Formats: sequence, C-alpha cells, structure tokens
Amino acid sequence: MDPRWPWVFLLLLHILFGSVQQCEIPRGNSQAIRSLNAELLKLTVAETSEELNPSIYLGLRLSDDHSLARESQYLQRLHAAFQSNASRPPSEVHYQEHPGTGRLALNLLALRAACQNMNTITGKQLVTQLKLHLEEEMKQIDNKSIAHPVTNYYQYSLGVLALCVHSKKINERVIDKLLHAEAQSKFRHIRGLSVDTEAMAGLAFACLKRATGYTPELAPKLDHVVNRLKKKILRAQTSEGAFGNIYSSPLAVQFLIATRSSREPKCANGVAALLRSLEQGGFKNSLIMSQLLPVLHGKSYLDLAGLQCNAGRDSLEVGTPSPKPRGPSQPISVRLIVENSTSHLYKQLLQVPLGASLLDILTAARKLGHKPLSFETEETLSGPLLTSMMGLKAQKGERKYWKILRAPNTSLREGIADYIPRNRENIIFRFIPW
Ligand code: B12
Ligand SMILES: *[C@@H]1O[C@H](CO)[C@@H](O)[C@H](O)[C@H]1NC(C)=O
Ligand SMILES: *[C@@H]1O[C@H](CO)[C@@H](O)[C@H](O)[C@H]1NC(C)=O
Ligand SMILES: *[C@@H]1O[C@H](CO)[C@@H](O)[C@H](O)[C@H]1NC(C)=O
Ligand SMILES: *[C@@H]1O[C@H](CO)[C@@H](O)[C@H](O)[C@H]1NC(C)=O
Repeated sequence: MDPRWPWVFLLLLHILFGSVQQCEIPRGNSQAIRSLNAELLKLTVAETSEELNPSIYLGLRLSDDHSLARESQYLQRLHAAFQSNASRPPSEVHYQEHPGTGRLALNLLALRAACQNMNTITGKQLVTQLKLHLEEEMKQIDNKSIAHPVTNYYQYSLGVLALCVHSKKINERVIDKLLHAEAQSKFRHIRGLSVDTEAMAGLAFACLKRATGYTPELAPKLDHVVNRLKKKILRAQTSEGAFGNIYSSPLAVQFLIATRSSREPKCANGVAALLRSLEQGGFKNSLIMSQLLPVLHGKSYLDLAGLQCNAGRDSLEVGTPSPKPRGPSQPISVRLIVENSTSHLYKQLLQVPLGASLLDILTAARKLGHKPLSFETEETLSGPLLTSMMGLKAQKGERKYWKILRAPNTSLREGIADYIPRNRENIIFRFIPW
C-alpha cells in the first residue's frame, strides 16, 4: 500500500470538513503574531517613554514565545512601582484611593502571571487593598444619591477577576452587585453598550463558575449570566466580524475562548477580523495590543490561574525601539471645534502635515492662530486622555468628559495620540456627561 495514504486521507478530510469553522488561529499567521509580540516587548525597554503598564506584562506572559530576561526586568520595575505605595505592615492596611480598583487588580494579576508567592507582605496587602476597594465600589452603588461605582463596572469586573484567579474568596454581595448591574444593562460606554465591560464581567463570572466554596444558589445564576453575556456579545457582531468595535474584540474573543465557545462560527469570524486588522497595521494602541496577544495564542486571562512559569519558549530577541519614520509631507487642513453646551469656545482651521496625530495637531494649535488653544491630558494605560480644554475640565466627582467626534457626528474610536485626521476633517470636542 502507498505509505502516504493516511496523509491523502487526512487531506481529504481537511478539504471536506475544512469549512467547519472554528475559533482557531489559522496557520500562516505566526509571523504577524511574532511581530506583535516583539512590538509589545519593545515597549518594556526602560528607555521608551511608555508608562509602566501591567497589562503589557499580562499579554507577554500569556504568549507561547518569550524573552524571559526582558519580562523579569519589567516585572521588577512594575513591582518597585506598586510597592512604594504599599509599604505599611499588613495590619495597618486601610482604604486609600490610589491606585484605584483596576490598577490594583492588574497588579495582582501580574503577580499571578509571574507565579509569585502570594504569602508575602506585598501579596497580602494587595489582596486586602483590592477587597477594600470592592467594598467601597459597592457602597457607592448602594448609595441612592450616587448609585454607580467609584470607578466603573469594567474595573469592578477586573477586581473580581483578579481575586478569583488567585482563588481568593470574594464577598458574595460583591458578586451579586455585578450580577444585578448586568441584568439592568448598566455596562455602558459612550452611551452605547460596552462590549469591553461585558467581556471583562464575563471573564470574571466564568472564573467564578470554576471556583469552589460559594453558596449553591450562586452556581445557576453564574450559568445564566455567562450564557446571556455570550448571546449579547455574539449579537454585537458587526458585518466586518468585530464584536462591538475592533478594539473591544480582543477581550470579547478572550471571553469566548474562556467559555469554550470556539465552535461558534461567529467566533471564527471575529478572529478573522482581528487578523485582518493586524495585517493592515490597525493595532497601534499598546493596551489593545496587550489584550490581543493572548487571543492569538488561544488564551484568555483565565489561563493565568494555572499558568506554569517554566513552560514556553525563550525565543524572542528584543530590538531597540525604532523611531517613527516621518519624512517631509504635504500639508492638509483640519478644523478643530471646541464647544460647551451653548457656544464654541474655539474654532480654527489649521494647516498640518499629513500623518500628524490629533495630539500633534492640538499641540501645534497651542501656538497657532490669534486665539491659542489650551488643553491638558492625563496619562492612562490607554495613552493620553484629554481632560481639559480651554480651561474647562470635570471637577472631582463630576462625571463629565471631553468626547471627540468627527463631523457631523461620528464618535472617534481612537484617542488623541492614535487618531490621524484626514484632509478637510472637522474634529469636534464636546464636554458631556458619561
Ligand atoms: C470606562 C471607559 C471610558 C470612560 C472613562 C471614565 C471612567 N472613570 O470610567 C469614558 C466615558 C470617559 C471614556 C472616554 C473615552 N473612551 Co473609553 N473606555 C472605557 C473602558 C470601558 C474602561 C477603561 C478602564 O477603566 N480601564 C481600566 C483601568 C485600570 O485602566 P486606566 O488606564 O487607569 O483607565 C483609564 C483610561 O482607560 C481612561 N480612558 C477611558 N477611555 C479612554 C480612551 C482613550 C483613548 C484614552 C487615552 C484613555 C481612556 O479612563 C480610565 C479611567 O480613568 C475602556 C475599555 C478598555 N478595553 O480599556 C474604553 C476605551 C479605552 N475607550 C475608548 C475610547 C475610543 C474612548 C474615547 C476616545 C471616545 C470618544 N470618541 O470620545 C473617550 C476618550 C476621549 C478623551 N477625552 O480623550 C476605546 C479606546 C480604543 C483605542 N483605540 O485605544 C476603548 C478601548 C473602548 C472601545 N473598545 O472602543 N472611556
Ligand atoms: C502612588 O501614589 C501616588 C500618590 O498617592 C500616586 O501619584 C502614584 O500614581 C501612585 N503609584 C502607583 C503605581 O499607583
Ligand atoms: C451618599 O452619598 C452622599 C453624597 O456623596 C453622601 O453625602 C451621603 O453621606 C452618602 N450616604 C451614605 C448612606 O453613605
Ligand atoms: C459656554 O461658554 C461661554 C463662553 O465662554 C459662556 O459664556 C457660557 O456660560 C458657557 N456655557 C456653559 C453652559 O457653560
Ligand atoms: C448622525 O446624524 C444623522 C443625521 O442628523 C442621523 O441620521 C444619524 O443617526 C446620526 N448618527 C449618530 C451616530 O448619532
């Protein structure tokens, strides 16, 4: 018999059933995935202007390819940063506003990603601090005159997820609040549903489903909410295949991976959309890149729970950060309009080089025209957030923000550092409640 026949048979099977779609990464993408990995690794080099970002560390750890030396150096820097804020003996831990729920949760997840022993002072303090934060979030939700979390439900979910991944017991009232918020469709962003928040909450609930030590009434509630979130997320798929938008899709697919929905044809379409966008250079934001890398290795944040630190290939080289190529280019014109509810606080047509980011343009506008623009930003894990324009900013506790639109009324899907306006675009900045 022809010794090759099993291969022919397999090939036939592949042709016959190849159309059965699965949420797997089609072969032939490994080069694109490795470059994404290398790109993230570059951001950990101390000389970059990039802020320390525990999310980048999580992404790198959930890859199959590593630069172990580079990763452990980054962990040390992360460690030094959050230890300086938690240096009291554990008995004295009390609620302090900074760092907030989400950052604490990410730091805790980073410790798990590094397989660190949690029976240390820092480990225990972090857990206690995060629990205090979730209690505080809950108090504000319960307070009738406030009725929303201190931060938001995305960070609340991240907090639950982090404790769960560490097998720490969570107050069931904390879990119930999140269940309740989901049932009341409280997971919103920019006035629409927030797929990012649904996915993060979904990951937290999926983790709790595997946990032990909770009252028997919780299990059916968790089954129910996970199925509901799965339906909601699948329903949010666009004609291009993204869940919500392309930037919420990495977390959405993480959730689908974690709930073993990979036989869902819609999941395969989602992965295809992510790969397409990756090929086209659509992922420039390091936070989003860090949420995407695990997906391309078939993993989710739930895999942190059983992560083995001696596995994986130490196979990546780190290049040095390459400066963005920027040659001379023809000028384009972009109009900036800053408005409050009644009038225009600033309106100016500006000549700027093609390829300039919105941040570059705002910076240039500080010096151009007879009425200079004034603005302030705040560094976040997603990049610079625009917090103030023409002196107008949210007061402490006031839930307003500067929304950015492209005229007539398309909300931008990128922040000021990532968005590159095109010729003759009108960009509107509007101070509104969120
Ligand atoms: C909650 C939230 C908001 C809230 C934040 C206020 C609050 N305290 O809750 C509000 C409504 C203000 C907001 C605004 C915007 N957001 Co938003 N937001 C989120 C969300 C759901 C969670 C953020 C979070 O808490 N992270 C966890 C903590 C631990 O990290 P952090 O860095 O400390 O969090 C801060 C930043 O994320 C910052 N922030 C929130 N959104 C954005 C967007 C950008 C571009 C930047 C630089 C910062 C930033 O607010 C957080 C709280 O202070 C994320 C989803 C995600 N996947 O991250 C989207 C997300 C980050 N937002 C997004 C966008 C597009 C915006 C806007 C640009 C929309 C617009 N057209 O105006 C604006 C920002 C405009 C500006 N002034 O610069 C995108 C960014 C996509 C990308 N390409 O990077 C995301 C990923 C959602 C999505 N899938 O589309 N957002
Ligand atoms: C530590 O606390 C200071 C002030 O309270 C704050 O500015 C800083 O961002 C905190 N560091 C971290 C890593 O959260
Ligand atoms: C609820 O919030 C308001 C406004 O911040 C505060 O004055 C009040 O004391 C809070 N009520 C409770 C019960 O905590
Ligand atoms: C909007 O700005 C104008 C001009 O600065 C000011 O007169 C007006 O009071 C502002 N309106 C609101 C609602 O803040
Ligand atoms: C934008 O405005 C148009 C016309 O006024 C309207 O039909 C459309 O629904 C608006 N879109 C958004 C996203 O608000």
